[in-house]
Amino acid sequence: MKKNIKTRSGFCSLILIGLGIFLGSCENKGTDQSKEVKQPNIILIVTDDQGYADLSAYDHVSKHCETPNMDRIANNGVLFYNAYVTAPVCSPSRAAIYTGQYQEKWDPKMAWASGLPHNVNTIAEVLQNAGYSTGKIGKSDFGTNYHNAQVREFPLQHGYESFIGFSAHAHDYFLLDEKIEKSTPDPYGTSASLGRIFVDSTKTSFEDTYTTELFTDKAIEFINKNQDEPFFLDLSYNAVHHLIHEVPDEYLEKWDVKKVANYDSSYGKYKDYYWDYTQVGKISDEEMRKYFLANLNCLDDNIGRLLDALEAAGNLENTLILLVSDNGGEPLAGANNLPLSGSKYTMHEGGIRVPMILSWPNGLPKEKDYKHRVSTLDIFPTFLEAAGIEIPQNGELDGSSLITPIKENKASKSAKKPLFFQFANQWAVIDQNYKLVFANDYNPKNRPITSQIMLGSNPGKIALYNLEKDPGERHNLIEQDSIKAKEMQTLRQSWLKGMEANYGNYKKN
Ligand SMILES: [Ca+2]
Repeated sequence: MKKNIKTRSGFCSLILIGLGIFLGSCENKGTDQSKEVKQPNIILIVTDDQGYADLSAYDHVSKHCETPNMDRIANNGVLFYNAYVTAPVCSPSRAAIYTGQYQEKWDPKMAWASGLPHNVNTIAEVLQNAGYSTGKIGKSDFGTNYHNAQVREFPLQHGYESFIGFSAHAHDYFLLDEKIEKSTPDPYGTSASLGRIFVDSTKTSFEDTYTTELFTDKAIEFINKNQDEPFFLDLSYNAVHHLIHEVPDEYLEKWDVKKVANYDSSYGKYKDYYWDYTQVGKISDEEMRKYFLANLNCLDDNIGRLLDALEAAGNLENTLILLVSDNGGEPLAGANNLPLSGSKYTMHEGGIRVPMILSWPNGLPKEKDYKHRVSTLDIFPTFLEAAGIEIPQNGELDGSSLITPIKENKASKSAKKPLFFQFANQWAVIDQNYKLVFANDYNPKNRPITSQIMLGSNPGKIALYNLEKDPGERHNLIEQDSIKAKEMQTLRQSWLKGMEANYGNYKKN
């Protein structure tokens, strides 16, 4: 942790062992057992495209970045230095977060749009079955079947009792009303959208609002409404994704950048507006960084409001909060992954190693730096253990709980096994300190080089790195350690066969 605070030695351990609730088999709300033991509330905060260096609790924090409220979570719990997502873009990464399984099991293309099969449990379903009140706020993006409330990918169809948000890969931060939706030739753009968002299954207008603030208001309402029973709140902000320049005026003033007019139909197609402001061009590199910091500042202030509301309700101590970015930062949007190389869309460390923090004062130590490798596949079993739900041992889940490893400062079961990645033609295997990788820089010919990025050193080549000594992936060891590289290739082939063996098992829409 950046601030040199001594780790407290003692902490409360929660008596939550052996509730014996089985996955999918417990339909009761408020069992006798739940009266005896207070299950923790669980809040999962997913941020969008936040870079590895865009969290000020880290000692490698990027210049000018201050996230004091996210740091409150870290100081109240655990800061992860080696947290990986399973893919360098939103939708496949999220599929793994919510199912605890490699999304490649049901996605033969292993690329942009994993979808969500009917016969794979989500964390919301399992917690709901165990008596939790469940709510989803913000972005729902499984890469398929957008804007449709009847499909498996829609939150009400996979374990959430309430939903306020959008089902698409991106949404305008300001424009959430029917009028703009009707006056736009392409309200769904290139799956980025504007106009009404869903309140449960009903498309609803909101005016004079901003998604980060609206989603936080709704999250606070949810917390206050569910004071008396354990809840699972999934708060998936669209910040800090493109369109990064869309920030409330007070933050623009603070960061000394000018207001860009909101989209209106005189601009033409929304997808053109979206694309124009997604690339450095209309906005300079230096200004884009300021917009990013303003956008992140607003997100952080809103997370502060959420923490204050939890504290005021007396719920902070018994709430597990996990915040994670769904993929690495996008330097074209002003994010910063340094000292890692690469970015979102790439299999370099900057695409897949992300900020992650976790607090649970009643169950975990505070002010803890955890440097063993973790994966977002571990989130599902960690939530189960915290909630006293038995973790299935049938091999279905691909991660393992982090509760005991954090307390004992040891590697988890899953960190002892290799971790695999496949995204289109890019892939990686991480085994102990080694990473074998085939990565490309995203669209390198057209991509402006921004000051926030360090490009990969061996794009388009298979490379072997020692991540402990060389997290920036500059020194390719494949010639000098070809035996290790071959071993890792064999591991990868075996994993790919294992994924392919599953393809017939999943029921899609
Ligand atoms: Ca993302």
